[in-house]
Amino acid sequence: MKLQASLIAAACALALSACGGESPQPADPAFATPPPAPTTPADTTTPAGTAPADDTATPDVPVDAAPLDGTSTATGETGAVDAAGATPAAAGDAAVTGCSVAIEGNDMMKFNVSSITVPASCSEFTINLTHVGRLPEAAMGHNVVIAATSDMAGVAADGISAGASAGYVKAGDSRIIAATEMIGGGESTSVTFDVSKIKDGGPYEFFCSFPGHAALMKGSISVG
Ligand SMILES: [Cu+2]
Repeated sequence: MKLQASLIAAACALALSACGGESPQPADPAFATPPPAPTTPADTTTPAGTAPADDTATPDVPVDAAPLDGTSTATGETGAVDAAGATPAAAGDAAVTGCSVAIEGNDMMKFNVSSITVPASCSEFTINLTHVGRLPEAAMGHNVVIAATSDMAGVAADGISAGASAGYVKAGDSRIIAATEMIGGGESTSVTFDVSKIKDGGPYEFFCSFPGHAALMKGSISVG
């Protein structure tokens, strides 16, 4: 018995986040816990004994505000200089290639873009989502759901009610214009939808329906 208990403990330790993720979460999407800020230990190597007598000329400022990789939108912009003749994307705007876009979600509960502009020339549009993190779906699952901004809170709440087994998306929800499956770290998924569905009646938003994620993982999607 003791052995078994320790085995379970070990399994949980190995899949710590997975075990933690199984407990049902409070169903309020507004209650997003902020992403765990990866506090970079600034300068643990500063030896207390060595007197920086000659250091006055070169102030050794520890840069602990180093950009966290994955949270910057810079990568989303670099591809904006395109061959297709589109106008350069605004800050945070996804780099659209043809009638598709590739976006990323990470372990910091962030997408790498904050807006998607669908070319008006496209009749269908595809969103390819890659989870570039490592955490499992149960702890840090991501998807992309598109709905009118005014429907977003309701869609997210009903998704949470639908539960993990439903990928936090309510089946048959007519407010949902498109939704990918829920994925974990290292996985990819995609969804294709009719552009005509977001031409009128906006504004529209894309977001992750995992409990609590929509507060941070969202952005605008429009036809440009
Ligand atoms: Cu998510």
